[in-house]
Amino acid sequence: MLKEKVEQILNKQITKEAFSSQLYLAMASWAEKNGYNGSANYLYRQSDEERMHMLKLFRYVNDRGGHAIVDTLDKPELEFTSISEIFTKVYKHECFITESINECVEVCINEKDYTTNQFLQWYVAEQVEEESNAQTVIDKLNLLGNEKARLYLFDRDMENFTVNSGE
Ligand code: OFO
Repeated sequence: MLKEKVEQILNKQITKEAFSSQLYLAMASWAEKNGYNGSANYLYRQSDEERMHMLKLFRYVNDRGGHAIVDTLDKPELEFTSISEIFTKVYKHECFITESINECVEVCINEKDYTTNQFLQWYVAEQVEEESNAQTVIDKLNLLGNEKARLYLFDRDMENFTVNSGE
């Protein structure tokens, strides 16, 4: 049975993962509308990935006798000025999620819930991957610069940039 504080923080994390999925979907839509189809496909895949992160936590809460819920989601940002802005925001968002996972771990340790702590280690490892992926994309953009022809090459490259399935 999950302790109340653990259940509460996991449900907050579930809501953040659901928001991540919506945020990346909004980014995918902007990218698609603005001709960045490779980046859009990458962000669609990333959005699916976040839904998987949410569901994995969701099922865990219910399996452990809690009640999994997704709270009201904030409306994600819908308009961006450039593809660089999008990926800078992806990186910042992933750093925020890393902090948030660390807070979940801290609550588990304080509550002596070592089982949930162990479950969360998957997310701890995943966040290393997620931050690194976002940083790699930003590095590519910095390397290529803002010229249209180069952004076209960047976008073609993004089509095949793999989203870690996490499984
Ligand atoms: Fe992007 O890792 Fe979940 O939120």
